[in-house]
Amino acid sequence: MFIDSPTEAANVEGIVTVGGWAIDRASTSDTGVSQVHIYLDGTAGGGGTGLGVAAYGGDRPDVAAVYGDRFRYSGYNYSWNSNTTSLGEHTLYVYVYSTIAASWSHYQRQVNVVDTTAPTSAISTLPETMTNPTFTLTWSGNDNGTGIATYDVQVRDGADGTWQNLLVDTTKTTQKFTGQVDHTYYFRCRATDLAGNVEIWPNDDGDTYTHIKGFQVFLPIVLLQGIGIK
Ligand SMILES: [Ca+2]
Ligand SMILES: [Ca+2]
Repeated sequence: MFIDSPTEAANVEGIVTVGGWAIDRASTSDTGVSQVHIYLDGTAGGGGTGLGVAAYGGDRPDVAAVYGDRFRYSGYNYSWNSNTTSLGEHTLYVYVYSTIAASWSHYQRQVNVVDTTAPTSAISTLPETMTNPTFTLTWSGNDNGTGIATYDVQVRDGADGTWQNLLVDTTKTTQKFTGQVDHTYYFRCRATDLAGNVEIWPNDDGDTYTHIKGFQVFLPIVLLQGIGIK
């Protein structure tokens, strides 16, 4: 029985393939193994969490070459979502059921769960023009790993303006904004995950922009026509 991946003390993140091969060499007809179960941070019945049942029967010509053809379909693999556990050291327990011995045996592998991937986020697209100078910004994001901790949100007044902080290290995902008529505002956000990875700001004009239109320009014409003056 062997665990190919992850390797001992490996740094892992996201979806981790727990894979290898398992045989009982005492078997004379097949692999001698029927099931492989994966546990986390403890033995079965000894505080471990059952993660699931590995797919068993994968083609391993390398195993057959060493131990014989009856052991060829002895590969196993299981996809473990390491995002569901805490960062740091964990121990995987791979349980193998031998049909020859009619019993389970297990093997351990220590891993270090890390999160090195920055989140992604963006501000929802605004209409190109607005007539109401007060409107609501909304944003959202995703993170592979620990999850989003906070957002930073910035605004820029005009294409040649400079980016200014609107919110820093906020957990909010919505904010009212009031601008001035005839101005164009650009907005952008970035997210930071719980492991401290920070998203890069988007380039150029940010995530979205809107122009606040002066509607009062047309008002006098309408009024003048309304009272019959040309
Ligand atoms: Ca992350
Ligand atoms: Ca972004």
